Amino acid sequence: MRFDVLTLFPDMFPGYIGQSLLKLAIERELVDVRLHDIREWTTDRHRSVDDRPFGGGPGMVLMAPPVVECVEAIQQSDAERGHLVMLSPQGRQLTQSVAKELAGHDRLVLLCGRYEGFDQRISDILKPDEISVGDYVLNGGEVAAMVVIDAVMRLIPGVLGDDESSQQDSFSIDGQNLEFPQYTRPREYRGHEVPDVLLSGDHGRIAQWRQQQSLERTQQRRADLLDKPDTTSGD
Ligand code: JAH
Repeated sequence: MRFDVLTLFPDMFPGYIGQSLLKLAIERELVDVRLHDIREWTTDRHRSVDDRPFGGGPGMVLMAPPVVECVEAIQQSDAERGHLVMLSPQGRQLTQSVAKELAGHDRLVLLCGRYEGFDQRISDILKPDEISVGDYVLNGGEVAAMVVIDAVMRLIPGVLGDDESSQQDSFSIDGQNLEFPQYTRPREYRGHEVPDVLLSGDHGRIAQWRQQQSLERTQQRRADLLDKPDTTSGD
């Protein structure tokens, strides 16, 4: 799967991309991430990408021409034009089910904005799939684009080893429950002990305990998840 990232700050990405799992997926040619600097599509002497809002108000707005021309050039650079995603607080919220949907595309073109936002005509012309990673304001779409890449690439067949398969855990936000508590060595730490059941070797009792913990946690912390339809069957 290929990700093309359109940004004014391509230097924000190499640190993230160099991270082990993604780096390995790139080496295995399961994932390809290409960075494109929107500023390279400016045509004026000052290489401007933003200007003050018509009608007044604080801050600057990302101009339509360089963005639209950059997106069109990148989409036309390959027979597979890709699915255009714009990172925006106005988008539909990223969930595991949206991540699965996005993972169904061979190519994603991720458009990252800056400043107070995008000129409305960028959306009007390009009709991107607007995605929000949550109800908070970021300084730009870059960190949100990394979140999308992170969530989507784990769903690409072969990216995770058999051990860490994303389908494996039956209790996760993927379904309707939060994950059960996990423990590893040491068995006792500062007076806190690992629950006896986990040391019992009784796999039936362990499974039952985990299921009950998972449900209890969900009721206490995320009761909203219990009303939602199960998405584990994959949609
Ligand atoms: C901020 C353009 N859903 C999180 C999110 C995504 C994008 C932006 N903010 C928050 C953003 C400034 C300019 C996009």
